[in-house]
Amino acid sequence: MKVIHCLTATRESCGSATPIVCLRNVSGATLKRMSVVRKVRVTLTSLFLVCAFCSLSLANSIEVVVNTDLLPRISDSLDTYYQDLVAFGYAPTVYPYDPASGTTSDLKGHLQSRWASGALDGTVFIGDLPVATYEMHDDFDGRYSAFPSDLYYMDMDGHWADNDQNGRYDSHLGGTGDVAPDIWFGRITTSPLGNESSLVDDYFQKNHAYRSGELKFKKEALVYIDDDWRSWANGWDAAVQQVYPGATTLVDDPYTTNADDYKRRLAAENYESILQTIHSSPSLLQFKSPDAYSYVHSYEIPLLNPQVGYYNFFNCSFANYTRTDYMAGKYIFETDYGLAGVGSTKTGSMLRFDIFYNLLRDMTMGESFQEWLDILGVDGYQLWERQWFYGMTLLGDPTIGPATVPFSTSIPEPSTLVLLALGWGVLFGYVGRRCAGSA
Ligand SMILES: [Ca+2]
Ligand SMILES: [Ca+2]
Ligand SMILES: [Ca+2]
Repeated sequence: MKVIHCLTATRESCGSATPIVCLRNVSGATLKRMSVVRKVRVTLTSLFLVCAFCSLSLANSIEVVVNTDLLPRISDSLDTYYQDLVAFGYAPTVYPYDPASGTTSDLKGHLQSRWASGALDGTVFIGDLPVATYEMHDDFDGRYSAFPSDLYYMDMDGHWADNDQNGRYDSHLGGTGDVAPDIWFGRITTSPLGNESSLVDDYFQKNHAYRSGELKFKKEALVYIDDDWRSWANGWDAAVQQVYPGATTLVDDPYTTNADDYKRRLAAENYESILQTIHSSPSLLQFKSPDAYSYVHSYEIPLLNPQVGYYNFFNCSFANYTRTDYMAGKYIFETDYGLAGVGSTKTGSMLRFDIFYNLLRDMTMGESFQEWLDILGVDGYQLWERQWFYGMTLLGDPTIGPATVPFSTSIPEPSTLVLLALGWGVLFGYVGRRCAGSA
């Protein structure tokens, strides 16, 4: 098979030995658009360094949708998050929502009205909110599947329909716009993990510690590739190196990649990011070796407490937040370090890591995930793209990322930070006012 300008992957990961998909090229127009977007984002990122201390808004509007029952139990930590967002240049609006009183289309209708008026760039869902289920009769190997699809809440102008009226969307067309996402999205869903409100409180506490420079990571990444994807290990490592040049640890030896080695690294090492490609179910990792299988269970992750902030879970069904003890949630919400991760609620995962990590050099996790999905959907989503990507979502806060939180690495010393903060408060007051004026 020709692989020029393409990445390939097998579906062996997800129970089928049928190979191969070939992803189309990114068009010149799209690359040009990416370049323009990046220039804007780089400018904004630089301004954050100033405006974070000026408490000024860059009018990056975010709708914080919160379950009404949960809201009073997390009010203090939600206030901290709100203030963090403002300090980082966002214009947040908290929108309490009672899932018993509305449907997916009701909630989406609210987001659409905000988006249509130009007052919405992204959203974060906190607590249990209506789940948009999408069903396919032509999933991998012609099988039927039904799964949560957060693309529903990211696509503001496409047309979603439930033609057989069984409560599951089965049609997604361009509508008045296109099928691609129009806003970024993240979810903080902890009820399937237990202790819902305390996990949300803990999450915003470490989020604040990260934003304020108290929680730091080595500017390094682990790329952990189990047996079935070894052929692509070097290419995927190169993709991650766009964010961590010369600072990735690639582990792809079939005998080395096993449960014991993985757990040892998670318990003892420190990385800002991990890309892991391993067989899985919603609550289990299955490592392959030439002569054996080995496993890591969902309950082991909080015990390991990996010192990792950002995750790319190439693990089927790992992010299915409707399942009890869903494993991706354990990494993000039940450790002292997890901040955000992309993964899938169904069989499938991310592909074209080169695009995603290129975006992540300058953008937040939420922006990078949206742009990646937007680029792949520029001419609609083919069947194989729906099979692979329609379950993709982002767990955690979408407004942070390796490149967008100043002082997130261990390089600047605290004393330096204090001096810089004091200096900027005086020296850049004028620049800050210009930020506000141009917002
Ligand atoms: Ca249906
Ligand atoms: Ca759209
Ligand atoms: Ca292995």
